[in-house]
Amino acid sequence: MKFKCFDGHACGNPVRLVTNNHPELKGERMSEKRIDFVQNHDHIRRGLMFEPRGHDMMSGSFIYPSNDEEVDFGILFIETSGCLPMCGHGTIGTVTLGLEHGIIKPKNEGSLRIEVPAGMIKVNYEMNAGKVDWVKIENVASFLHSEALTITDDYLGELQFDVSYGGNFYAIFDPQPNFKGLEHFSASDLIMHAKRIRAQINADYPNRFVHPEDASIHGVSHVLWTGAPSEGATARNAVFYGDKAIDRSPCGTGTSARMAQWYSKGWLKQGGQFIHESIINSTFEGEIVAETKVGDYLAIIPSIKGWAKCYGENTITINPDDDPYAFGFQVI
Ligand code: PYC
Repeated sequence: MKFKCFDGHACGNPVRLVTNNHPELKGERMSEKRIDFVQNHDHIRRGLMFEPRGHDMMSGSFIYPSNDEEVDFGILFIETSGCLPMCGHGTIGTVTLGLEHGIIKPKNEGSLRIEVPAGMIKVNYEMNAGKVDWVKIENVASFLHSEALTITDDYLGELQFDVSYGGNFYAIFDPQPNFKGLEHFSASDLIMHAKRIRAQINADYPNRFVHPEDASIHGVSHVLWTGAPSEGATARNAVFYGDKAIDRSPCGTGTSARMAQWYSKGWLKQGGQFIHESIINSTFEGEIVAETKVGDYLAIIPSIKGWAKCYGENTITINPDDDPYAFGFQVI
């Protein structure tokens, strides 16, 4: 099979928009299509995301038509870590690459309604001379799930963390005696600690982190390390996901989860600006658009604004008859 892709990045993190060979997926909703893809077509994700055609951070998407008149299209996210319910940098990248190459034809210029597996999102964008300058997402409802949980890690010792949802469940580690802030660690140390700690959180708190309206979204998948921001930013973070990845962008769903955490603690108000800085110092502009509820949880509708660049067109061949590594591998 030959996959025609546009390759780019959103504030530093890769995005590969795949424009053909979409597998036909069962289900009406993107949440059902995601489950069918994971169960029956996951080799396509592995081939396009893993080495040698991808790498540890690779992240991509397929666009699916929607049956809903009000909705422009659906996105299926494919990543090294699986198929995320929602991906902020992936949405900014998909919208930018799709609009610039005529793959996305908006019903209303300047705005889009998109279905993602985690729910419905609204997008606004500005386009000049064929280039998208920025994309702003009104994300799915985000909420602080659990506060001041603890684990005892063999290496770092006792650690306190909150768990917050922004389209994925995040364990958020703020500076504390046994974690002084992300700037005191190398990226490879953050990866090594996060991988061990995420496994321990999910073992110590089994079945605790479940979305009240969609039980297919469960478990801590991402670890959000925080640290001192540079001048002009409200906060800084480094998000660990998959097996070896640190998000190079400020992470859209992580920013949403962190804004929900701050709102719940009274540190950020509705309408308040939240400039979130990444490990490479790129930023997303966040804002709390509205207050809402998810089950019994106080929740917010966050917005995240960022930009993406397309750097290439790529035709990727996956032929298992010719290449023993057609469906990829990981070196962990
Ligand atoms: O931007 O939401 C995001 C994201 C999740 C994992 C990597 N990026």
